[in-house]
Amino acid sequence: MSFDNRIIFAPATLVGESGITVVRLSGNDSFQLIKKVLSKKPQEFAPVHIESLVSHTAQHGYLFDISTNELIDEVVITLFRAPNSYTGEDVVEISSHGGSYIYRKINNLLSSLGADHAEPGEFSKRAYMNGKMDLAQTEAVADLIKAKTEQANLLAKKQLTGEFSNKIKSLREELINYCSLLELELDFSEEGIDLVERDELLKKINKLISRFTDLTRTYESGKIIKNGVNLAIVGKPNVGKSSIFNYFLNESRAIVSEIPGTTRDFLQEPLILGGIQFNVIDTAGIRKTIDTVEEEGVRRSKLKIGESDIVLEIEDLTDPGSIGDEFVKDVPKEKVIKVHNKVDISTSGKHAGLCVSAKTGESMEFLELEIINRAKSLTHSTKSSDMIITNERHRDCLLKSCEYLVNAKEQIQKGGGNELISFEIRAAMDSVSEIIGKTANVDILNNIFTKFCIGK
Ligand SMILES: Nc1nc2c(ncn2[C@@H]2O[C@H](COP(=O)(O)OP(=O)(O)O)[C@@H](O)[C@H]2O)c(=O)[nH]1
Ligand SMILES: [Mg+2]
Repeated sequence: MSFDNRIIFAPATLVGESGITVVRLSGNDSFQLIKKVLSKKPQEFAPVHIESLVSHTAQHGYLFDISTNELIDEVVITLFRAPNSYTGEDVVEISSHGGSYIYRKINNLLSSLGADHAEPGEFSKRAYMNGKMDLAQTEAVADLIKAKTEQANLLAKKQLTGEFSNKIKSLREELINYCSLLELELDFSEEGIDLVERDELLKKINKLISRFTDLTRTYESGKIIKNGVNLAIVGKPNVGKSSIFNYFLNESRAIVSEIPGTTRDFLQEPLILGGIQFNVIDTAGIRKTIDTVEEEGVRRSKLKIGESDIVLEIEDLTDPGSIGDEFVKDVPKEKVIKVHNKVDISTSGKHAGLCVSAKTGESMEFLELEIINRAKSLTHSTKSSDMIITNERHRDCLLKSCEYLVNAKEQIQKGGGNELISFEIRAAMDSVSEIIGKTANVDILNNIFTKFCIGK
């Protein structure tokens, strides 16, 4: 029995000029609905006996609007009978010709028959509610769709296939085990039977605390793998920041000019180098200014520099005044790569460090290598066998769990009773369970699913 009886629908593919558009319907009455519009013939409505169709098979037919006797499109439908479908409900996929007009007609037809437009992530929410996937697996669906690199794809797949959830479950079971023993011991308290050695428990809790802490730390790498390395290009006006930005993007994305203060806001573009995803940010040249628009650009640039994982500090070899940008001085040294630009017109002879020309491309490959190496070092701790946290929510659950474990540890150390220790361990267990959804409340669920795309 489904938790929601509405039939929902949404395009599962991008709508536009394309070979095929797939519209997906899910709901316990979705077969009844499709029966009203699927015809064997194009000239007149000749119903298809949907009940006799085998699940997971395709059926050719014509979509018909019987209220106007209008043929909408020649289609192929695929049926998935509950519970063997993505959502666990009866699902129909309509493959029509591509094109926004056809989709509009199908949309109107389905709406007129009482189906509702699916909200973002509603199919996945149903899959979760109907027990097809746990919450971490459901979140992985969104990550898999967004993944742009092999590493991001790999982490999403591990989460989707349940490898990640299984590890969380085994941590959870360990905690359940301690609680059960502590609570059982309470039942035997009059007999004075000790089922849990306090020193032993303390050791185990300490071990778990450090395991959880290590896991939360992997989020720094996980976040970068999932969202990309933020790479800011910084320096005084006119040193060639926008030229370097354009060089990497291989297009004239930013305006390049000899007039200082041309880039007044930051620009951000995705870029893949060496299989790693970057978000490259061209910042406004930072200088004191009375122009309020430029001032705002400078303020935003400073914020972006603060959020960056790698900062390219650009200097102009032909302009000694461009050296020593004060805005890089607050950036931790390990994040900064110093780049001397305009080597093609420099007359100052040999110069130590990375000397490049954004104009001619000279030595830009060395800069690229340096950037890739730095980015790799940011995720160096991630072997393919490692468990990595890529989701802020998961990290927060683990942090919360850790706090309860620290409380439990304190209770053990001061000789607290079994109820008190077990209370803290149970709370720690609930926080871990939230990752896979066993204890997630409605607000948490809504927050997760509204971030999904429509149709997933
Ligand atoms: N010769 C030479 N000129 C450059 C190079 N990089 C940038 N420029 C020129 O320097 C000026 C400022 O460049 P731009 O990229 O707008 O600098 P930004 O203000 O730091 O973004 C423009 O006239 C560019 O053509 C370079 O490597 N060699
Ligand atoms: Mg610029």
